[in-house]
Amino acid sequence: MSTRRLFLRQLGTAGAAAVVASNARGLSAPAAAGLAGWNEQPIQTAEATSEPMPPEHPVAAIQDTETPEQRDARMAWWREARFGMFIHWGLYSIPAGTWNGKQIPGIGEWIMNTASIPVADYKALAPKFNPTGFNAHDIVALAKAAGMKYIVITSKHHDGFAMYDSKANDFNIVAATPFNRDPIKELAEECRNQGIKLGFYHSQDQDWTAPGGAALKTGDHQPPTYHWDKAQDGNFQQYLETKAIPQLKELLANYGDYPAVIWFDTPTPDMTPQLASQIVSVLNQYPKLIWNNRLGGGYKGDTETPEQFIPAQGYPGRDWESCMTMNDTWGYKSYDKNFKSTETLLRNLIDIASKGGNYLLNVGPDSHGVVPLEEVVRLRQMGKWLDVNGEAIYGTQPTLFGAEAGSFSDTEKDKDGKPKFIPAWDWRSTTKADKVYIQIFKWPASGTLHLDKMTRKVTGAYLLADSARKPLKFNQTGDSIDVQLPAKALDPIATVLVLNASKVGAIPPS
Ligand code: FHN
Repeated sequence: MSTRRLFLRQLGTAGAAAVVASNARGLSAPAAAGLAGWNEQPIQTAEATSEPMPPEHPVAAIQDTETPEQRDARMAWWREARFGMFIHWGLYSIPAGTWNGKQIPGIGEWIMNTASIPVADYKALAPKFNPTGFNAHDIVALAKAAGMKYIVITSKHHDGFAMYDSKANDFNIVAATPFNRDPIKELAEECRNQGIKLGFYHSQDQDWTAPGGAALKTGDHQPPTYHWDKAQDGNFQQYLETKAIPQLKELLANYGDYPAVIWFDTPTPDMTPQLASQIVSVLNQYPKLIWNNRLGGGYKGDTETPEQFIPAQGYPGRDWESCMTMNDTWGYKSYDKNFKSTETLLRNLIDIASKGGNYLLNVGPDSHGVVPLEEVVRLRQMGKWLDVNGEAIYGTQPTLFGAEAGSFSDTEKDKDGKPKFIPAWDWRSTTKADKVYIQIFKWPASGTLHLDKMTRKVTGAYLLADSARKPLKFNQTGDSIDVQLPAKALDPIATVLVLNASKVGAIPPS
């Protein structure tokens, strides 16, 4: 199989569609995707799962060798979690979207590439990086207050700057800045103290400051390397063996029981199955580790990673995690104030949970290490809702229904010419063995919630936000049920109706 085909397979249907579409238009993948690149295109089709992966890997990955029971045990905490914090933080928070007085379009952490900043000029940011406002305790406490169960932080993004004490390469926060602290170590300690999992995002493939590191095609950068500075030229395998892999080993070895997750990104055709297998050999030494589908070389990893979109019907049979920004950038941009409302963020979380996925929601600390206030406010508001309603999110299974999420249009097409998915926002549903939860966005004017295809026998109903748990009247006939609700919603964003309904009492569909 050609490297390119393997690359497209690695991306899965979503990423491959983005790459194919962008190449067809002569655009780079990140440019075509607007904000964040090759995996960002909404794939609102019925069959948005990955293709089967090639059977023969040079080194078998854990996903190829474990039993289904072992896999369930390995993924258990992650499936229970449903909500995590992504942190994009690095040197790019200093320019914060502006270079030489000009506002640079696109996502903040791509500024070096988008503005074609020479390696030496970019590296000169390091001595100016002194984020004394960084407080690991406060960030972990914020994630917890938001109801998040894990954090994934950029240990090294595409700019090649390591945000931890790396002996393998001295372009890092301890060796190259006056800050002289290891934020990853501090976060690991705090995550341990506060009982939350920690994962590391590691840009294994793109590295714009290490000779031989890859660069995705952007702007007028020229093939075959798409580099914009001679200092970037070199040998990819050598880069991998002298920087990316040694750093991965450090990250896996130096932080105790963390990382719980390694989050790879933007595989390029440079990452052949052979080279990727060198990384897999390292990963295989950590049998509890979870890693995503962006390693490259045809490895499917543990999780699908839709970016900036929620798949219409999830990825049945695959674990998945939608990663999203709160505004329009991952890395801090001082002037990006296009923040989503708390309502949108909560609806996203609920929508994702109802389809069996996780929500990895990003924050972008500034150059002082401080999370922007707009993000803090929204996270705290989400946490307040989860304090009351978390039972309907954590550890839940997907909806029994399905049609409530929306439908494929008979007339409208998406950009790939496929029927467009039109989401509906009346309600969503999640389930547990003995409960069905209905998260109601649009309170029924009639005061009655009607559900069809309720395939479990309901024995009681109440609202999660009602501390008295006052029983609600309902009438179930066959698989249809009407529940009498109070006149007004108890929560302006989503009021959760609980139906006591055991899996065991399933009613055959009429
Ligand atoms: O290029 C990166 C981008 O900067 C960001 O890290 C996102 C997060 O998923 N991933 C890549 C684009 O897909």
